[in-house]
Amino acid sequence: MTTPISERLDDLDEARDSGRRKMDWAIQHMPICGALREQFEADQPFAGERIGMAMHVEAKTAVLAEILAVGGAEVAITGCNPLSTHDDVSAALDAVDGITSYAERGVDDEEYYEAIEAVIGHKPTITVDDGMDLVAAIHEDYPELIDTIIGGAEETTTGVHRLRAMDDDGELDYPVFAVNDTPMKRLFDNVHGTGESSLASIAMTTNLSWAGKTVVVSGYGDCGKGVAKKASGQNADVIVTEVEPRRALEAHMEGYDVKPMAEAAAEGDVFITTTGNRDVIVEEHFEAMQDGVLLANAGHFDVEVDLDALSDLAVDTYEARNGVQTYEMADGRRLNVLAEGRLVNLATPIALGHPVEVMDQSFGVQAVCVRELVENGDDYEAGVHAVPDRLDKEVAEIKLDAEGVDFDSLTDTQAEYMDSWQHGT
Ligand code: RBV
Repeated sequence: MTTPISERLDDLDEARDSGRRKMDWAIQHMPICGALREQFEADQPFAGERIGMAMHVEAKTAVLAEILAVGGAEVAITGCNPLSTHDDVSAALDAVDGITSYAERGVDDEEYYEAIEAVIGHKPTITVDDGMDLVAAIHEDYPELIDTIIGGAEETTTGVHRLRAMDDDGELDYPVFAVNDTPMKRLFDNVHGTGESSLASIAMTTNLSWAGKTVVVSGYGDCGKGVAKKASGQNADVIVTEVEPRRALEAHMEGYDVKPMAEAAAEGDVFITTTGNRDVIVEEHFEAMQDGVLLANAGHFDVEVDLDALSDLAVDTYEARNGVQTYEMADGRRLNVLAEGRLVNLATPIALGHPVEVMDQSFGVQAVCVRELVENGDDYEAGVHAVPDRLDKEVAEIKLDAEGVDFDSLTDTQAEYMDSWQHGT
């Protein structure tokens, strides 16, 4: 049975201080969450609610959990990846009134799911997921809770994809907001957040340069676009691999080299997968790779690089650096895997996740979605729901206001013009 993190750490006071300092730093750069915190503190919208969260437990996520608790909720939280938790932040969160944190870095599969169950043990009325693990566990093992669940919110592309598959099968029994898909999340977090944090984590973990490297980016969705753009901005040559013809064409028109992985494998120095699919880099590709390549995954799950096949091919494996596992091939080539093939921007030992400013936007959307569930949950049937535009705009306006950016509004004549179909030449 999993216990809260506070019962498992030795230097608890020191951990709490360190975690709190990280949270204090984050909130200084999170004007949206800061403004919502004031609103929630005054209005207590979540009084009486129990919010279950499974997310990357680090400083920005902690800020989100805290503003929900300050707004009256009882919050129970755990990680959504075995390697992304910052134990000091988890301890600081667990010390907050109304919050219990079960998250700990480096747990095995069994402990990971025990912590998910511990969160569910609080009988959440609202779930906040990054990857859909809470929704899945509740539907599979605790369906009796569904009657009292108002709804949920999902942070990431893979989670929304899984939810849609579940919804299509008629198996999703409460409403969930697709936070990932809304502009204030997707156009910033997925593009800039993934691009910046993945490259930063790879560079810091390896101490290697991007300039002059050939970087193979698999998948040209929002995350792949960000990774390709930032790698190119660091003077790397970028090759994109894709399976979707329009995305392949987009990448081509952006000036990237587009080719199948079977060809790219022999040319890349660094490989970054962002597809959300499995088996993107497999045995035939490992066999073609150059000595010294870096293999990193920026997709939610650790299935994009076939590590079982790589292990089978290797005659030796060893930790080359903290966060880098080298697989040595029979012919002497060394292939280097970062963060065990898990989310490279969050799971290397030095990883910090996305930059604070983008998570402020994503978590601002999460917070207003939770508020919407409490205020208008009855309006939403079971299934996946787009974040209402008015909420997405509310978050954008708070941010623009904080940045001191003023912008225009439509005149009545313009609004009428935009709504009419009669006006032609
Ligand atoms: N992500 N969270 C962080 N808390 O530092 N960084 C990235 C953080 C989220 C991001 O929104 C993405 O959709 C998800 O992690 C993938 O698991």
